[in-house]
Amino acid sequence: MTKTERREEDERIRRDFPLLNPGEAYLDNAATTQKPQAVLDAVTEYYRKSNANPLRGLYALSVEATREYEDAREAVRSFINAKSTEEIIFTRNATESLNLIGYAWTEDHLSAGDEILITVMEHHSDMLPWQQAARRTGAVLRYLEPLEDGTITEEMFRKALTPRTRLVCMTQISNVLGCRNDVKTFASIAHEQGAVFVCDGAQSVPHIPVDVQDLDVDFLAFSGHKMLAPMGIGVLYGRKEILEKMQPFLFGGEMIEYVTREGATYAELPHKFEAGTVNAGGAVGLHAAIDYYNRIGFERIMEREEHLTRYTMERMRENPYITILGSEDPKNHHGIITFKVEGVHPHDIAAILDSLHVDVRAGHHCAQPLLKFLGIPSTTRASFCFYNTEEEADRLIDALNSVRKEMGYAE
Ligand code: C6P
Repeated sequence: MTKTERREEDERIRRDFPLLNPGEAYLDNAATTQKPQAVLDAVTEYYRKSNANPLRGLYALSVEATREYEDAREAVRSFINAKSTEEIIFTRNATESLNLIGYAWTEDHLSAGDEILITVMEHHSDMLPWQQAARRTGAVLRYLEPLEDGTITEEMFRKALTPRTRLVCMTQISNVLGCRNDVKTFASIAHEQGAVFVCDGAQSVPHIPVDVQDLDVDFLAFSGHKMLAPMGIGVLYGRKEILEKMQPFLFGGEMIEYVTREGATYAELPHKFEAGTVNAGGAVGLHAAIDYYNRIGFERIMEREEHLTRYTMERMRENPYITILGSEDPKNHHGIITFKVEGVHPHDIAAILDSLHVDVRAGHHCAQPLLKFLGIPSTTRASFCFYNTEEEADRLIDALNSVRKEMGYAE
């Protein structure tokens, strides 16, 4: 692609995002993305024209709200290629999706001495639910340590499994190192041992095509807000045979079939796991976000994000005081560049960048055990979305090149 073609594509895409403007480089997309007008319009239209409590009313408006909500479920099913909409549960976010498994699956499937295997690179949201589950059930929580660049080989994975491993939970893309785990291979090895495989897709679903049938994972968790949709809508994919046997997570309205004074029977999937009034507006926004992804296509999305990552890493490497964490290969960063600047605290880096209108994240990125393993208390992270541009990358680099001077170093 020529520079002019890339510029034209940048302009076409950026016109769709009202919050983005040339005055500010928003580079905290791993935390949350900005929203295209199509998503904002879809949510507004839903509340202007179709809002009622879905799944309850018999009147036309409630039927329309239900249709929109269920259409969104079908859009999610198709996006991740699940077999059935019964396997798509709407939650608030990836964290809630993981907690749902942490309660509802572990309850009946883990007992004292069983093992849960996770990696040290997990986000706290894919760590604390398993710490809690282990505490409740007496299961043992084991940690697989990657190589320093985040690599986990097949051999390392096989070694970490034991005959007592019942559950494996792993992120597909690390929110700190940006590296991608070979979830397909690991899920198949886990299955050979009879273990259930949970994939944290919070950082992968927005950036690469994820096909749950191809990966053959048992669960996949992700958040709408990291993929152009509103906050407050997330997804848990679960294999139907497993979901059917699980107890509900939350109890209350709409998740029941029949209630007596003594107890209740529960609704069919997926409603068994969606207690209370649902976030229909959020689901409609997620549907519009998925339509937007499908219009641009992952081929362009991945090319753009990889181009930006490569370009930024190459320019960063020209500064001898900057060290990038993770793989040397930009292809294995998926838009995430976490780095250190020698002699400058990450909070100072982020504050200086903020004064130059460059938005990055500083701190432990909700992955404290990973940073401890790497021997670094905190870092700075720039993370790209396909709507970012080379000019924004330049702005980041220019700002970074001024950081040490701002802190009083001679250069
Ligand atoms: N990571 C980040 O800046 P929620 O908060 O539920 O939408 O997503 C949780 C989550 C789970 N797994 C991974 C790999 C994640 O990266 C995140 C969220 C954000 O890195 C916010 S801490």
